[in-house]
Amino acid sequence: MNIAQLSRPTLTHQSVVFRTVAKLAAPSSSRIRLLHSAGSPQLPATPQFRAPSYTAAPFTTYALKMATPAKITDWVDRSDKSGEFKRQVSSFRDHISRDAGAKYPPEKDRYHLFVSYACPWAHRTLIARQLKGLDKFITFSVVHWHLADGGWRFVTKDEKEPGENVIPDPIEGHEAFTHLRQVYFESDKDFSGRFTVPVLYDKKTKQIVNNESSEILRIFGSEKEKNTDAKQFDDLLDQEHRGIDIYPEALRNDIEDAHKWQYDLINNGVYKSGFATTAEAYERNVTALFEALDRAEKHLQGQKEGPYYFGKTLTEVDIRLYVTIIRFDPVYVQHFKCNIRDIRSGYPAIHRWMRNLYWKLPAFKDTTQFEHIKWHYTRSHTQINPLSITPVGPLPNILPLEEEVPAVAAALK
Ligand SMILES: N[C@@H](CCC(=O)N[C@@H](CS)C(=O)NCC(=O)O)C(=O)O
Repeated sequence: MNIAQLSRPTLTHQSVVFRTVAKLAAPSSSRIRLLHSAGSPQLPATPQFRAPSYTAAPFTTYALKMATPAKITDWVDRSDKSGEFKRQVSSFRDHISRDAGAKYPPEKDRYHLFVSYACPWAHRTLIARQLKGLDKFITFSVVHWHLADGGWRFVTKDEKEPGENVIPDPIEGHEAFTHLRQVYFESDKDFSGRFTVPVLYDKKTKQIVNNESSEILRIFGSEKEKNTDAKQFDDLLDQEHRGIDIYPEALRNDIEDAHKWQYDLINNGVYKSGFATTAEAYERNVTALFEALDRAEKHLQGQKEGPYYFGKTLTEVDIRLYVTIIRFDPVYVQHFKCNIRDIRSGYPAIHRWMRNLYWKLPAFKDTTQFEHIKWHYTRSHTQINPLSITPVGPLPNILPLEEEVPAVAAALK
């Protein structure tokens, strides 16, 4: 890949915008570092709170010519009077298949996942990968938590960020890659969408296989091959992991029903609330979000057979709902103004269900990285939080399984 291939048609005045943004960002980040190194008394001495390292991305002007909007934070089209956030449709939709002649057959050490720990959609795929035991042969790497103009970037080899596998692009031939968008252009030199995570990537053909999390979840989790009972990776998995089916036949209708309203009202509902640029759009979406949470709470209160959304059986619904709920109190309540209630004091059944997944199943806890989550939202979305000050609370990010906030504990007595 050469520089010419990286260049995109300039649609707007992006380089100008970026230079302004870069100037503004630098002093604020150095102020942050200063504050922490001086041991500011405003910061609680708690192991849960860490100062982020914050380095400006090594941009050159050509790298800024891209087909995304003038500002990375323009998720709502400025000319759209409705103020509604509309999510783009994912572009790469291939599958890994055991069908004869398939372009992407299941193979050990062939596929790689590019993710962000901050992103709930990417988080889905990390959980499924670990749950299914695919961690033994699908590699992954994590981008820097800060999303700036130019899109997701890789850490440099000298940067040290918290969390496993937060590394420069590890793919052979990608040594010069600084940003995820270079992976997109490698697959499609004319790509004109947003450079989103997750990305399921084929190291052999150097192509993106799929960048739609719901489909990657299916590929990893359980999608059946045509005309056979086997699932994509079955041959490669040990007995224990082969038996895990997060999309079981008997529950498919219930799973699809839950996905329909939960995707729109909860998973995407927090974004539609937080990114809204009119009060009307915000109020409409936040009200619908909390009605949907009430519905999930009622459903979970009725589950007596087991700790999962559908009782005894862990399914895709647990994964897809968890990634939003685990971010709810630490970020969405204040940052996206989703504050009619919080989870820990307003939704006892959802709270218990979430904590059970986190504390009992390593695939959930190991893949939940609160520092990336909090820093990403509060420091990347400068249209919402222009000073990029990250709220300290709530502390802790998640309560132990048997502990409640004082008011709830008192009410339960
Ligand atoms: N439909 C995609 C959505 C993924 C998505 O929106 N990811 C966000 C992070 S949470 C992203 O990478 N955004 C970068 C950008 O929009 O520039 C999926 O579910 O896989």
